Amino acid sequence: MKNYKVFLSTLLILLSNQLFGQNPIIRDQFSADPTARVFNGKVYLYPSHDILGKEGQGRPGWFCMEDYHVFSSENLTDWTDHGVIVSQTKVDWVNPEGYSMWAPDCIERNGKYYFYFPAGNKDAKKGMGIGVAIADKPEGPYVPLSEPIKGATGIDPNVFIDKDGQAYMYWAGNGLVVAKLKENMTELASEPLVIANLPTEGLKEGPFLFERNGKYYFTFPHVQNKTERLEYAMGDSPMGPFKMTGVIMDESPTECWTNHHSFIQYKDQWYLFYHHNDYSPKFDKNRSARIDSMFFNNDGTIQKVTPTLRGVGVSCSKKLIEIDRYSDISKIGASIALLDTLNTFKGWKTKLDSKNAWIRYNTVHFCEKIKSVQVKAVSTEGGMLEIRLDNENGSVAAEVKIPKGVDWSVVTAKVSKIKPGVHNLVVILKEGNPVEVDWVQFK
Ligand code: FUB
Repeated sequence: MKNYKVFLSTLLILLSNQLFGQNPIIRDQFSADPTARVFNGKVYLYPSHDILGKEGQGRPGWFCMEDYHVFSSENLTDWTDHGVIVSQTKVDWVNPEGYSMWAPDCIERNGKYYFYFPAGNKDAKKGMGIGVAIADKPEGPYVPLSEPIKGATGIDPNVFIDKDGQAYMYWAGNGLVVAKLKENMTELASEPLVIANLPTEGLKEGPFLFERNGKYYFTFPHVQNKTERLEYAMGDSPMGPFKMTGVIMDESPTECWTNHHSFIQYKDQWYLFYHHNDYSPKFDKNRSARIDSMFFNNDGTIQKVTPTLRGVGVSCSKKLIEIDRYSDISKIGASIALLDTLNTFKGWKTKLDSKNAWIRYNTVHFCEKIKSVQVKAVSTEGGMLEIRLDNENGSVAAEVKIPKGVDWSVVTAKVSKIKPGVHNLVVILKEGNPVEVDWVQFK
């Protein structure tokens, strides 16, 4: 008994260091081009902010962005929105009606936070410039400089400070380019240099450079075929030369045209932040940030990341578990759909349409003394769900009878003994007619 208690408390300590998450991560607004940074032990997310442009706002059917928000999180699940940090109407050099505040970045130097952002110049002939806004804290308030960085025309700035203190800015201009930054972080210290040895055909943008074990990874979205996939090249110095090495993430199977990404190492795990048009399946210029774990091979190359809905970390059985963010699903009779196509931010539901159809949601932490389960569901003819642990043939934790009706209801059922610890959760349509499930929660 004593050993068991020691084991359980050790497990809980381990779990408290684990991270919880589901994709997409920002649930109440679009959040494209996610640049994540770790500042003071917290993760800060600096995405661009897609909106659905109204008449007169930018170019119809195109990207429409008027400002930037910053978000922070300590567990990669619960994100605090710190509000707008820079807006097109409050930067002297930016066209206040441009709606083109594209992918940004942020970096810390000597206690100051430098936020880099591209935007359309007031003087249209000058094209897209790259501006800087400076703050004393990662969440702002940020004060924008009145002029863009001289000599940097283009989009998607990314800034890296090497171990020797030299800062570099990468961006998409005339090709993917790099220049040194002065110590003040607001002026170029060298002429922009086009990064060599990259694919010559197909659009390249959104560069992101990071260093690991003395190797420099130059990563970028590239249209090799139809839409953007994430690729990388490796080198021994921040300015290259780089050697094309591989693909980090394949093209989106549902053809979101862009992908844009960043990487962090947080609590001993590497994460890839990227985007997808989850909340806007019919218009791929309204995108949302996602996270998945990433891993390296022994030779330092990056293992390909498969995008998931499940995202990262362990979920708590006592919180609402949105099984539609699944890890796997049966080939027949199971699917997901938006709860409300007019307000996609309400999220998704699982539809189980045929007997033995199932959906699996991996890595849920069950604590002691779970007595019951609640399922929010609807079934016009009534149906019986079975909840199994670990896999489709695992032990039955509960049977939940969903009554006949047209309205969603929360049904409670008894749970058989569940061994505390981490299990996968499988929801199966055991008998009866189709059932739709919103969420599952254990008590
Ligand atoms: O968000 C607008 C543009 O789409 C970004 O600047 C590119 O990287 C692409 O994601």
